[in-house]
Amino acid sequence: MFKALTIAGSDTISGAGIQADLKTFTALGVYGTSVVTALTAQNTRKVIMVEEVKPAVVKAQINAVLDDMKIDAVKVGMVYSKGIIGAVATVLKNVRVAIILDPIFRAGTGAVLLRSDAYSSFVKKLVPLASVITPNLMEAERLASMKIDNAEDARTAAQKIARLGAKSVIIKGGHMRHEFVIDILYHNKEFFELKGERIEIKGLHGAGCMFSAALVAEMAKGRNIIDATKVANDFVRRAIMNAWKIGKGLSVPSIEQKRPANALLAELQEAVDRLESLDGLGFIIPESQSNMVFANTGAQSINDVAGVRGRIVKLNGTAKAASSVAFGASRHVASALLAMTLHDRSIRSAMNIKYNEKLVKICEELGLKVSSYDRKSEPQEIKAKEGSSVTWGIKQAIAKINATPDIVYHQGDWGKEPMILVFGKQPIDVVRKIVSILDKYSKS
Ligand code: PXL
Repeated sequence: MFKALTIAGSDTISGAGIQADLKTFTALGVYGTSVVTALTAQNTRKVIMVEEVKPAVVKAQINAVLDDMKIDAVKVGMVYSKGIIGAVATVLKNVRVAIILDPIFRAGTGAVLLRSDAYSSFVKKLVPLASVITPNLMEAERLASMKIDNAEDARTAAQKIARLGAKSVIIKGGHMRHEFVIDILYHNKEFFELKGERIEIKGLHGAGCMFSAALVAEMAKGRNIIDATKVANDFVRRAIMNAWKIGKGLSVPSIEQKRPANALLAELQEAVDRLESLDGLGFIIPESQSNMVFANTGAQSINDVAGVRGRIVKLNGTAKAASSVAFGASRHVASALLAMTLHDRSIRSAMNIKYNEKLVKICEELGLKVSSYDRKSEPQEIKAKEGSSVTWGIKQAIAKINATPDIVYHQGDWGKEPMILVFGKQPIDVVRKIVSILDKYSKS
């Protein structure tokens, strides 16, 4: 596994700094080590306090990592003071891997993250060590001592910054007033332009850190700077599209892209746990057993629907999940749900229980919207197609009442067990319906 090191400040809300870097490394499959240069107390609205770490402690942290393992690329973010810059430069002078320097001068909320008396040290000692420096527009203006109004200016600025000693320069165009975001890469005396569609998100905190961290991760893997820049750009674009307003102020780019699937499984598991605790549930589990399913947003196939592996089985009066929850674990109930979801996108969970007249009557008495279909009237060509019966049936049941039903039942056919399907928006919504049905059933 490739390893990266970030030398940066801690951000309490984890949108930027050390925390964003580590998340980015992990998301891109690189092991992240970290050296803290400063502690910030901040939230999405303001930086409340900054406390620098003693330069000797910064140095000891870097050496602790480098003495022990081979690091494939290094990022330097917030360095804050002259003392810290000196400590970082002393150690990194002898490091032979790519060093990505992300100049951090001010927070998005305006707070100073590089003391003004440290600026000249930053330029003299750190910029010449950089394989790549990644300023945004304002940082580039300060480093190049010029105003940047267009791509042409950015090119001139990149050359000026390269003259300060950085090997390659990437000026991020996110703050330029264009329909397109143009990042300028100056490398080996050549210019490369990366054009991306602008995503309008006002007030973002941490996108710059994430970009440089992604660049470090990709360069740690051995990608050249041009390819690494493209990957890093794509990565941050997606994170910006998923930006999250986690607090009252700025939003943070979100790389928790797997969260929905994981959260969905956790939510389903919680509902299944509730089912297992229900006395008497075993009495309404059909012979062919039950399943509870949960469809991901925009589900297209049964692989986008999570269910219980091995189904939910009868165990005396109760019901037990045979195994854990997973995507693609159900066919029949998942197909029924897909048909319903395609009709009404808000319906994303379902469970089947056994059929009898009493149960149907209870559903009606509870005020649930009940519909049904007749498997005996299923057209021959649908019967012949494996797995299409239930899809056909759900469509029939919806058409019959011209609405989204809570309950759909059928009374079986030769060799086919009759069944009741309970639908809901979320697994817990289905559980609630099952609980009311069971409650009435056990009293009857
Ligand atoms: O986004 C720049 C940045 C970097 N590092 C730390 C920060 C910030 C912005 O607030 O707090 C620690």
